[in-house]
Amino acid sequence: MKLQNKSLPQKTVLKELELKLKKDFTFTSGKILGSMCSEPHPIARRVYVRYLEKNLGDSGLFPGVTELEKEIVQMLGTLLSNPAATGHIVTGGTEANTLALWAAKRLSKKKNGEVIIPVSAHCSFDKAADILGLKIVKVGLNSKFQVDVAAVKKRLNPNTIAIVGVAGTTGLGVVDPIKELSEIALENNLYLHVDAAFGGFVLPFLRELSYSVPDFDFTLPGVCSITIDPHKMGLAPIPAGGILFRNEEIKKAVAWKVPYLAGGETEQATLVGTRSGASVIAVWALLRHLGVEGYRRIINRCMRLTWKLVDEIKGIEGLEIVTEPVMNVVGLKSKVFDIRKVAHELRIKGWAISLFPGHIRVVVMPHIRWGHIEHFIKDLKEIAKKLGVRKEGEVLAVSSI
Ligand code: 0PR
Repeated sequence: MKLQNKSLPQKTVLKELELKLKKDFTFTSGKILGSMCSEPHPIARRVYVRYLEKNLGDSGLFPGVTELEKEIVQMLGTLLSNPAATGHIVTGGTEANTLALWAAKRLSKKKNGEVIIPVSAHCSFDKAADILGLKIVKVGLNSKFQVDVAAVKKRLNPNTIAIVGVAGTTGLGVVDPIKELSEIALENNLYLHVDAAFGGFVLPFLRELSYSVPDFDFTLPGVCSITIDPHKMGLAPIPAGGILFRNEEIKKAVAWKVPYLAGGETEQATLVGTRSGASVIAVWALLRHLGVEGYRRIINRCMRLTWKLVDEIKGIEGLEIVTEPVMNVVGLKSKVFDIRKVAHELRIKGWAISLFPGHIRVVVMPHIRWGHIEHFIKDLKEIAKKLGVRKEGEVLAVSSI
């Protein structure tokens, strides 16, 4: 499209937009079952549009928002067992993970730094390592789809600078044995980053709901930083990721002095300069409005639906779950059908699901209702029936997992 010469009336533009955006999926339709984002909470939506002009890139201009960000970091730090944690609300998990690896690199004196990550880690670590000139060493998983701790130990070498553990993996919502990783990190003087981009807003509330939750946060002395994203299970509008460092010293490793700003000299410990104050305000409003009680209620509802979904899947011939869910992420596989065909058929029926090598991922986000699950199961049964129908003697395709 070429930028036209003439100005257009706002009404015309809005109409045009409405037409163009009609193709997009909506969370309210209940058809988005494969996303880690959700419909932003109404209070977050309200304050976000009200404070659009706030810019935390020039914090001296907006001391009020700067204070709110500090309070958020304190609240999230408390949630993750360290009220003294320091950090920022950033653009998302990718920026948070990048900042963590950057801190690890700057704190280490090593030249050809290597970072050990599980194969289940999010691709943001590959991106970050590429930018930072670090080598990524990927290790396999155990039978519970957690990082294989013995394999991590085996891959340690003089160039290793950091280890990454995931608390809520992208594909299956699994929590790595962070306690063991913490011990390895302490013994070998390594930086340990925990990616709880998704799980950070789930695990503390599961614990509140009396689920058995392994230690994954700053309680473990080796943990140097944690990613926790409000724009995933926190119900915040995009962009809102979170990076928390154990202490100021670690954060300082990535802090840059910016002396010339309109609001006066400041330090930025984020990748981006100009950044959304509205995002921070929305997160603050959400945390204050929902509190532990509110999030616990939301997680409880998501988990109840997750268990119902799992029960229903177990009743469909040819389909099974990859592993018992730890959080509201369910992996679906088949020993009978090619799971890619199942995903294809689901997409034809309008379902937005995620397809991983060997499994379909369903994320039961807060926008999902029981009716949506029922509808999904009905479609899944139809698909299983359709794919299961075969002529005599024909061999069914076997999925790759
Ligand atoms: N860490 C973990 C564990 C993640 O799952 C993700 C993304 C990230 C880091 C990176 O976060 P940002 O995307 O905020 O940078 N997890 C989702 C995923 O890959 C991202 C997503 C969200 C994808 C919504 C699709 C979608 O509709 O599935």
